[in-house]
Amino acid sequence: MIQKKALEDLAIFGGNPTFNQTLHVGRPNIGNRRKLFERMNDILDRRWLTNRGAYVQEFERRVADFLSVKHCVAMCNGTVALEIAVRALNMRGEVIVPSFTFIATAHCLQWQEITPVFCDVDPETHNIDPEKVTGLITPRTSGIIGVHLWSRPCEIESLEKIAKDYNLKLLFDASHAFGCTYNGKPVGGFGGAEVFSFHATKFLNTFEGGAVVTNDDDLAEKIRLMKNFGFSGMDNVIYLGTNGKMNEVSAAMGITSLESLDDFIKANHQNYYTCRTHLTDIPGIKMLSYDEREKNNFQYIIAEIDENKTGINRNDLMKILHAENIRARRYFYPSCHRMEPYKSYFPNVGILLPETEKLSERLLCLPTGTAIGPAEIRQICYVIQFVVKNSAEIAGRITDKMDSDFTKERVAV
Ligand code: T4K
Repeated sequence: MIQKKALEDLAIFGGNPTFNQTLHVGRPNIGNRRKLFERMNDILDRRWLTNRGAYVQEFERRVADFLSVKHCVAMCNGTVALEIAVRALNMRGEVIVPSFTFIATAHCLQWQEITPVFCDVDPETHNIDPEKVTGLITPRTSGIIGVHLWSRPCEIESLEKIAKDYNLKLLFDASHAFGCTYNGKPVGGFGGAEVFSFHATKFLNTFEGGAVVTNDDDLAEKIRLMKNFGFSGMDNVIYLGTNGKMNEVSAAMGITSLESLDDFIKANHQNYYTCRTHLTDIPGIKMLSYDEREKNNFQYIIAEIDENKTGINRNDLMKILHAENIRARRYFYPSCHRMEPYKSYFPNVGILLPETEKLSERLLCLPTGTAIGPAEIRQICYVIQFVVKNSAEIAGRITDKMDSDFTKERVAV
C-alpha cells in the first residue's frame, strides 16, 4: 500500500500514484459469465437476434415480477425510453424537471420541442423540491418528471398530489433506482410510468438498455407500438413510432445481471459503509446517507465537500484524486441549465436554482461497484484524509495547469 507521508508523496506533486490502474465510477457489474455465454450461444443457435425475441420477453417478465408492476417494455437505452414515455403520456408545452440530473432527463423533452422548466432541488435529498414545483406551473404545463437521484426516491407522494390537483402527467426517471423502495413499495409502480436505464455503468446493466414500466394497460400498449415504429401486426402502422427495441444479447445480459443482483448490492453496501466509516469524521465532508428502512442499491458514493471546512475545494480534490488514478466524477456538473441548448435559451435561470448551483459545485462521486472492494475504498479514504489534514499547504500549490488529463493513465512504479 502506498502511504502518503509528505506532500511530495502525492502523485500530483510527483509522487507515485496510489493505484497502478485507474479506478472508475461506473465500472460495469458482471454476473455469471458461463450463464451469459450459454445464453449468447443459444441466441446465435436460434438466429433470433432482436424484435422482441424470447430473451427480451423473459427479461421483461422478470423485471415486471421483480418490481411488482404489470408491464415492462424493454428498450435500447434509457434516453429513448424517456422520450417514448414522454410522448406516450402526451406531455407537451412545458414540463417541470430538476436541472440537477443527467442531461438526458432534459433532452428527452427538448428533443421533441417540449420546454423543460427547471426546478430547484432540496439541499438534503438532492431531489426535485415539491414546494418549488407549484410556482412553476403555467397554462402550458403538461407534466412533471421527478428523478430518483443517487437511487433515493424523490418525494413521490407530494408530486402525486400536485399532479392530481393540477391535472398534470407524472413521470419518474428511475434510472438510478432499480431495486429500491419507497414506503416499502418497489420503485417502478409510481406515477403514470417510470423509466430505468440499464447502461453499462448502471447497477444492473444490459450493455446499453432501458425500460418503461407501468401499471397502465393502454399506456403500455401504446409504448410497445411506439418503440417498434408504430407497427400493429405485420403491415399496419397505427402510430408515429421509432426504433427503441432492445436486442437479445442485451436481454441475456440483463437476465444474467438480475440473477446476481443480491451480490451487486452486497458489494455496493460494503463499499459504501467502509467509505462512510472512514470519511465521517473529516470536517467538511458529508456523505450521502440512505434510509435504512428502505431497500437501496447503494450504487453511488456521493460526498459533499464544504471548502470552508475542508480547506480544499471539490475541483482541486478531484484533480488530486485523478493523479492518484482515482477517477472521481463531478456528477452533475455543470447542471443541465448550464449546458446547451439550455444555457442559451435560459441564460438567467440559475437565479431560481440556488441549491442546484451549490450542489453542482460541491458534490464528488467516488468509485464503487463490484470491480473494487473495501481495501481500495480504504485507500481512497486515506488519500482524502491526508489531503484535508494538509489542505492549508496543498491548496496553494494546485494550479490550473494541473487539470486532469483523461488521455494518460498514470502508472505506479
Ligand atoms: N437519466 C438519468 C438520471 C441518468 O443518470 C441517465 C444516464 C439517463 C437518464 C440516460 O440513460 P441512458 O440513455 O444512458 O441509458 C454516464 C452514463 O453514460 C449514463 O448512462 C449515466 N446516466 C450517467 C450518470 O453516467 P458519463 O458520460 O458521465 O460516463 P461514461 O459513460 O463515460 O462512463 C463513466 C465511467 O465508467 C468511465 O469513466 C469509465 C467507466 N466505464 C464506462 C463504460 C461505458 C467502464 O468502466 N466501462 C464501460 O463499459 O455518463
